[in-house]
Amino acid sequence: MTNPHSELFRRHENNPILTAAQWPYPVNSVFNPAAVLLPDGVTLLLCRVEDRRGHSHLCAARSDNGINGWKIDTEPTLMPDPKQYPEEIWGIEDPRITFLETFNKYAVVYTSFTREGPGVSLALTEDFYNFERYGLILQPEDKDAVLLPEKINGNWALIHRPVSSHHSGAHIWISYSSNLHHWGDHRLMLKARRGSWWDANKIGLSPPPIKTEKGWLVIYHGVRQNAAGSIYRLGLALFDLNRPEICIKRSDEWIFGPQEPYERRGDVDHVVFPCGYTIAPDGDTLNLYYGAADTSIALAIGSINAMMGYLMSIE
Ligand code: BMA
Repeated sequence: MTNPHSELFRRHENNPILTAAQWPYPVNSVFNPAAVLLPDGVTLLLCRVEDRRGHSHLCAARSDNGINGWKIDTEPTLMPDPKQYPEEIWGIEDPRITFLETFNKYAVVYTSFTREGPGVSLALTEDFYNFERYGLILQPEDKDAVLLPEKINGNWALIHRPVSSHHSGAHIWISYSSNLHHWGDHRLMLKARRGSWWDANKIGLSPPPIKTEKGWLVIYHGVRQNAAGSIYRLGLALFDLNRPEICIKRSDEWIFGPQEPYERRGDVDHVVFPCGYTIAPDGDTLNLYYGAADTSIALAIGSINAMMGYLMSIE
């Protein structure tokens, strides 16, 4: 039997590349990491770590090759601070990192688990040791947010996923700001499909958009609910460089989904959830870091050109 689908990603043979067993302090699970290639060539993963209360914090792991030899911070790197930031009462989750040249700092956008549900928080850092918190920048319920690396028509742009109380689905939105604090000019960017689609009802941005000559290449997750629960898979879409709310192309089929045992079974079965990638010096090879079944961290390798070729071949 051959699988007639062409695969855009190859799983690394060492998968899962990071698990709770490797952590220098007791934790339940490690998953959904943001990723960044530091100027010295080190891969830094800012991992979501869940403790045995069920609350998450963020912890940095560094590796020279992005595959093994991880040096994991011996204490949590960014802990929830509910005294100063009450929205962080039930933890902080699912970070995405964008380097902002204007500030010469990394922006970490993460989910704060508030009493009212998930909200969007922002912190800036130069070194992943000290963080300058901006607090809650979008109120609950909202999550799966990331900053674009540059201003669009003079304003910062934030992609995010609010939840509608009207049961019309959870869609991807984009909002703009002149100062990173106050957000407006909200636009619907990509809608969840309906019915039997793999991305029916609920979608969200996964890692930060990839800037290409033809537009912003977005890897997004779609959630299919069925009698057994939910399946989290990934699809592709391309957006206009100067007006990112305009979708140019969208894949019909998912391009990556739970398949291996470590993706199929865990604290939450059938989940692949990337929050970051690094791009190799060739400018094309994409190392996608993802949470597998809300339990461990895995790596899949793809090519930006191949993803673009696949999207552009869609009518
Ligand atoms: C989403 C997020 C992710 C998680 C996924 C599957 O809503 O909370 O952090 O990986 O659900 O549980």
